[in-house]
Amino acid sequence: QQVTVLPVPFHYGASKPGASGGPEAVLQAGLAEKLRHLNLPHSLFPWKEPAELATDRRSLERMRNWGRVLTMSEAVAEAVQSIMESEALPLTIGGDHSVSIGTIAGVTAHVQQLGVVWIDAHADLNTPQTSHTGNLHGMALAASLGLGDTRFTELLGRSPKLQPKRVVLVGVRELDEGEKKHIYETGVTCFTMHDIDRHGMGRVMEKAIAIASYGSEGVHVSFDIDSVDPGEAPGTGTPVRGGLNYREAHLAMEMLYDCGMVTSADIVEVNPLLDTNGRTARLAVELIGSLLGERIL
Ligand code: DIR
Ligand code: MN
Ligand code: MN
Ligand code: MN
Repeated sequence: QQVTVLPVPFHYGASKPGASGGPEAVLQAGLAEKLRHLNLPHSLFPWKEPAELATDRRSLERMRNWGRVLTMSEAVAEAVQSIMESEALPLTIGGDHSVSIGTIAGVTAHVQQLGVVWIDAHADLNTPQTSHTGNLHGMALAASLGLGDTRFTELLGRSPKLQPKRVVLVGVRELDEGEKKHIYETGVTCFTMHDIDRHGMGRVMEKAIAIASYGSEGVHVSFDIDSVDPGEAPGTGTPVRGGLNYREAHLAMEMLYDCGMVTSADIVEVNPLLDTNGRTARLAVELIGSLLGERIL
């Protein structure tokens, strides 16, 4: 399986700067060496910073930096679409989680019935109406489900990109009221930290994979590094205590590899400005290894 790494140095979907340094930090932490070690043919997609924005794309309070996010999303969608065309696996390195609006648009241009496993402390199910922050990284999954501003839901045309019955959240522990409503109304599956504590990560991931892959043509993995406990992954913009431990995170990735359905993946929200000695970036590289087939024995 050919892997094409798409670096997206972007932070305008979040409150804090720094996530734009994510791709550089993850590459520095040894991503290429990891792919070589796994004998995976790989290449780096040349990310071109999109040209300057039209002045009529001024920030809106309920959708901060929407013009910049939209321009980035269009470029990411096109890049991912062309990587899919080449029959490689697009591995997108964020950047904040708003990059996934584009990756899912690009993947679903090829894979109509796409399952998604969204591993995150948050649900990213806000719309401009429900968001308290106006940050688009908190609206990425909603947009892919057809909720929110049409400029984002209709990226590359068809909306919604995803069907709720194929979408599973894992690791959730912080939800806004509007997001809870969107979980109930859409019927997406949400495995919170409570479920992981109670049933164990193995059982939760078995169920998550069964749901995301049932009748699907492929599974997209969107991994927000803030799903991992801040003790293990301090370098991220919106840490929430009580997260996945080191082995739970790896087990999730190992089981996703084993299911044999993964078409594409995003690793997002690594923020080197908040990191301690590159710990979080190294964790991201290790987790990518597990997702792409690395094994202890
Ligand atoms: C919050 C935080 N729910 C928001 N979301 C984050 O801004 O919508 N997602 N940090 O990863
Ligand atoms: Mn997220
Ligand atoms: Mn998050
Ligand atoms: Mn909030």
